[in-house]
This record gives sequence, C-alpha cells and structure tokens, in this order.
Amino acid sequence: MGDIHEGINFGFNIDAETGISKRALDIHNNFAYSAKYAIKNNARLFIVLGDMFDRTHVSPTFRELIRRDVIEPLEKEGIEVWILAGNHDQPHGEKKGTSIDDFRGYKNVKVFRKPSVEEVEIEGKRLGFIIVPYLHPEQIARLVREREGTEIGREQMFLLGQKLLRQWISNRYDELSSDYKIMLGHYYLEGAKLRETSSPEVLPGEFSFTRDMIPQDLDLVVFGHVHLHQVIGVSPELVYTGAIERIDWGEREDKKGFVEITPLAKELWRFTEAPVRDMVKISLEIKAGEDATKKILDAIPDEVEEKMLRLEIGLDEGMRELISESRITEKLKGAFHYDVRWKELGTQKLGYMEFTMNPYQLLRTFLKTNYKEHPKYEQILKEGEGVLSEVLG
Ligand SMILES: [Mn+2]
Repeated sequence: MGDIHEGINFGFNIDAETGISKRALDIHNNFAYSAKYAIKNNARLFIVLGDMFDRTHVSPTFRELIRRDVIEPLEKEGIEVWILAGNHDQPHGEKKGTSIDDFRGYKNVKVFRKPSVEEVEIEGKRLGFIIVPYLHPEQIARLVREREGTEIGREQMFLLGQKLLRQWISNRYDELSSDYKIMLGHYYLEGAKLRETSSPEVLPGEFSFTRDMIPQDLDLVVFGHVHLHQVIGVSPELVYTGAIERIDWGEREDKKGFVEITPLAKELWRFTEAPVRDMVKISLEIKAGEDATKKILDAIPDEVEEKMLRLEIGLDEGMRELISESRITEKLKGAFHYDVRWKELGTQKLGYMEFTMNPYQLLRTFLKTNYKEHPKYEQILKEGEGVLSEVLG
C-alpha cells in the first residue's frame, strides 16, 4: 500500500486526550486494516510504498499507533515490513533523520531511502525487487554531479537524472535472475491521472518517471505517490495502489485499498478494497425569490450519520439573512463532520479567489465597493492611504 499520510492534520473532531483528529484515525485504521489483512492471509511481506507519514517528523503519538497496530502485530507473525521513503517523508538532506527511521530497530523492518535491490522467496518462487524510493530534485542533482563531476542546469539535471536512474534500473534488472522481477517506487509517471485537489500530491517541477525508464520485461511495477488507484500500460503493467483512505476532497469518489501480489495465483496481482468514510459534496445556487432554506434542506441527504459533508452554497445578494441556519444545522446533526461554504453570487469579482491581506488593497476594495459614488471618493481614498502608511510605518 502507499500514501498513508499518518500524522496529517485535520482541524476538526480532535480528541482532547491525544490531540489527534478522528479523521486522521480513519486513515490509521485503514493502515491497521491492511496489516490485519496481511496477517489473516499469511503474507510474507508487507510493503509501504512511500508517504507512510505526512511529514518527515510527526508526533510520537502517531509513531506509537503504528508500532502498536501495524509493526508489532506483523513482527509477532514473522511478516517482514519494507518502508520506502516518499516525497513527504524523505528528508531533503541525506544526513537528516525522518520518522520512518524509527522503525529500523525492528528485526522485521527495512527502511529504504536510497535505490536498492532485494530478493525474497515466496511460495517457492524467487521474487526480485528493484526499489526506487522518492528522491528530491536536489538529491538527483547530487547524484548527477557525483557522476558527471560538473554543475548543471535544472532542465539538464532532469534529463541526466532520468538517464542515470534508467541505466541503474536496467543494470539491476540484468543482474537479477529471479522468477519474477518487480519494481517498487514512489514517483509520478507521465500520463498518470491526477485528481483536482486543494493539496495536489504531485507538484510542478518534481522529478518524474518516464516510460522508457521501466524495463519492458519486468513482470510488474507498483508505485505509490499518485492517490488515485489506476493501472497504466500493459507491458509491464504499472499499478498505482492509490492512497489508503481519501486524503483530500478531490478523492471523494475514489475506491481505496491496497494491492496483493501472489506469485502462484493466476493473476500476479489484485486490488483489494479497504473501507472508506462517505464524503458528500453538495453544490447549489439560490436565486432571489427562492425558498432558500427548503432548497438547502432538500439537498441534504436524510442519512448523514457518520458521513462527511461539504455544502457549497451560492446565493443572490441579500439571501443569506433569509436562511434558517439552525434548521440546516439540525439536519446535519449526527454527521461525522460538515462545513458550509457560502458565496454571494454577482459579487464574484470580490470572491475568495482574489483574497488578499494587503491593507492598501483591502482599503481600495472596501472603498470601491461601498463609496464608489461618494462625491469625495478620491479624497477618502487618499486620506485612508495616508493614515495606513502612517500606521504601518
Ligand atoms: Mn507522495
């Protein structure tokens, strides 16, 4: 599985004792669910494909939860655990530590922060793994610099980095004599489908994989990083496990789960779904003259119990006061969490897209909105700017 993002902060449903949001526990519970599944099915190996943590340093509480619900139960059953660094938990500096290093102390755990090769025997078959954890662009640049001996530009660094990694992978592939050769990684592959989210998992300018870096005769490639579970290409198949739970609202319709690899089965791999919390997004617009409260109440499903809901309500000017918010709140009672976002229609030019904290900008906008027709508009503006510059020094 990939992209667990343990330690992620949600600003709601926070447990006073642990300081952790119940939503973060949803994510953790799915991680624990996959460990239980591995135990129940006598797995030999349990692999985390990067971004087990949301940051390089997370609260000890999360680390303890993982020890208690994932690492130690797996250790007890003799199941080996591999943890790859992802872009979220791979530090930029090689000598810097990260929360995933915490688990090195367990005999059954291996942490991968650098490209590596491993071979294991499963069901009488030898499986060779080419493991490529996430490397930040500057780490790639360092590799290229060591190799080429010269300082190079970013664009060139990308191409040379890809060439270098392609060569390394190809050499490791040739050296392996396993029955199955599988590559594991945490990268964006050109053409992978992304969700529109407020916190995109793939950032512009990050080091990415190209198809030609993947040896054609590999049996399988399994990657983390992209949160949407998907399969790209056929020879070999590149499978994104997808995130273990819906990390962002953009993923609200995605199935979530993990991938099982079984060398003796008819199909080398299959996707297994994990439970997810329902996320319901309701968008509506209310025009002047409409019964706004009724329209909103009608749009809210009768069953909200344990669900997450987001209401985005566009309103004509002056409609907001006519709405009975208490009746809406009443209908949303029992939801796991909800938030309501109001937006006044017809004033889009001042909508949240143009949000600014610049006091001069705020003053100008305020005066333009409220005093544009005032005979002394220019004077008020000038005076206001004078006061501001005096106060702000
Ligand atoms: Mn990632």
